[in-house]
Amino acid sequence: MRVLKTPIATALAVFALSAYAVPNPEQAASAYQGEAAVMPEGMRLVRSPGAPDITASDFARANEIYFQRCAGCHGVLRKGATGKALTPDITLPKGQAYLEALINYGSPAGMPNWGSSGEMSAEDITLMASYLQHEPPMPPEWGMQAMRDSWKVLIKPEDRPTRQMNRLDLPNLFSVTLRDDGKIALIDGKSKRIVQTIETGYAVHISRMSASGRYLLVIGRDARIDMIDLWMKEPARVAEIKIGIEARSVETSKYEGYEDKFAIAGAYWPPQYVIMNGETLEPLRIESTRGMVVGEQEYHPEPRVAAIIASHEHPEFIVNVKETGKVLLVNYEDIENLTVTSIGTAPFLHDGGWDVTHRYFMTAANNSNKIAVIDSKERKMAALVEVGAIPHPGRGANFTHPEFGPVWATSHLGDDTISLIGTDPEKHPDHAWKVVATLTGQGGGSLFVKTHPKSTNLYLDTTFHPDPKISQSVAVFDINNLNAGYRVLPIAEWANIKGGSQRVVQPEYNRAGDEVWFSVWNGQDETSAIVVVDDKTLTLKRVIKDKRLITPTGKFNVHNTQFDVY
Ligand code: DHE
Repeated sequence: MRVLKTPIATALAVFALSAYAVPNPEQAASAYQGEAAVMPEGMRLVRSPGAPDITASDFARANEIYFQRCAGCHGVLRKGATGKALTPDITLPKGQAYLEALINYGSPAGMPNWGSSGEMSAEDITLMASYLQHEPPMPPEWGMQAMRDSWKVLIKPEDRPTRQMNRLDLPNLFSVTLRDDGKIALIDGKSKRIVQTIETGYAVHISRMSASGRYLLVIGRDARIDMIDLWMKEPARVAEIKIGIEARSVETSKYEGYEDKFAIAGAYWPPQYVIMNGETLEPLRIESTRGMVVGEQEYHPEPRVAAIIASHEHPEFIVNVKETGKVLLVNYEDIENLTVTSIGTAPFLHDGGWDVTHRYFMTAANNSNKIAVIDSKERKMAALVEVGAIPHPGRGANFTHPEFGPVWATSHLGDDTISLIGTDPEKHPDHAWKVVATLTGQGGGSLFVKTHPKSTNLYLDTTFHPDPKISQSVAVFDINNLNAGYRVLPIAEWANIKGGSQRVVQPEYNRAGDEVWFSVWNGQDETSAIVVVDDKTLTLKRVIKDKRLITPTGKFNVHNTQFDVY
């Protein structure tokens, strides 16, 4: 298995196209989505008649570049996703010169200018233009045999402790993604010290907690899941599996009576999800997501699995299928006779989270500029709400608006707004599932918003904004006085680091809800940090610096992740 890494430079190259404070939505999307895919081994060249001949070694190199630079947008099979389709029926008539110019200079629709930005050499551009005129090679599938071959139980459930054997304050522990180091760090919320780092898959994407708060599950971009038992004397990996070639999401069963019983993970490639034993990760049932796109009802060969969340209303996992725009309610009561409710929403489903009652799943269809509201109790879509350009909520932020009652907020990659959606159909029916207010933040390129039930502040980052002043700081709104606008906290400046892009990403509260942690995300060979802000005074509380803190991005407080507090 080859693992390729793309520096943050890819995103920067795209944003270099934009002279404006707010990136256009396509540029924001490709900056964010054009990340390295994991190239599978053993892919073979299928020559297309009429395409310029390339050697096997050139094919291997082009394939590597394709997976590194292009697959995130154009799809593994080149059938098109965020980017356009690049199959020979389209590329052959365009011809070599056209393709070279497109790769070199990019397009206003969001294609990066790989050549003129200096990211790709003239030789590689010629090679890529030729490669794209051949049939897309088919990456291997990853079925039960491959999963079982990769599956390891490192410590059997019967050999694990029956109570917590360490003195860690588990509810206030943070699992921090060390993105380009292939590790996570466990950081104690009080002392702010790294308790330990743990080897994981490549570029862990998210951490999720089991219902009991005992197991921490992390998933790498290479689709490897590591299950860490926080009760052991020294928290350690107890099981491991690879559920595909590329993946982003993992979750565990949280419905009463099923706590820690099942785990689920979704893959980008192959397009599928798998239900596993919640204590051992033994793969039990794999389901493909290939199928018809909502609305047009045309076949899509690689609809990737995006966010997954565990229902509290039924024994179900809620699974976002990106390209087909379908939300699947996968019932795990009887996995031999699996019942799946398929709800058509809008493409491309990405991330999302609960409303404050944990009944409504608010999920971003970021290619349609909509938030789909899934009623997990009634098992149907309650509404499809029009918001700003490319909503990207993370799990979103819930608070009580002084005028409109309970709302859920999302910020956007493609514009500078924050949409507040009313979420209380019982007591505030006039406002439910409507954008009741729109706030204006520092600019586009925002990835995450966050608040906490005990706080009156709403924070948002602007990680992919082209202006470093904005990407390195965050905006804070006072929930009780939203019309007063926002305050800017200079997070990267507080970190006092020299060099690098110092992008500030993902606010995360501590257990008590009185501190907010931000990553100052730098390159692999540069210094990064975590900046802790006092939520009451909005002043700097602590800067966490440690040579092990390499490329920190997502941070997941155990309690808040276990109980879906946001
Ligand atoms: Fe993420 C969540 C996919 C790029 C940090 N990201 C998610 C989820 C998906 C996803 C599907 C929701 C998982 C869930 O809830 O089950 N992310 C993708 C991509 O496809 C994309 C655009 C490109 C890629 O190749 O990965 C991408 N993501 C990024 C980044 O560049 C970020 C900023 C840094 C990193 O670590 O890679 C990043 N994504 C995150 C974080 C979350 C996340 C921190 C979880 C937020 C939360 O609060 O739950």
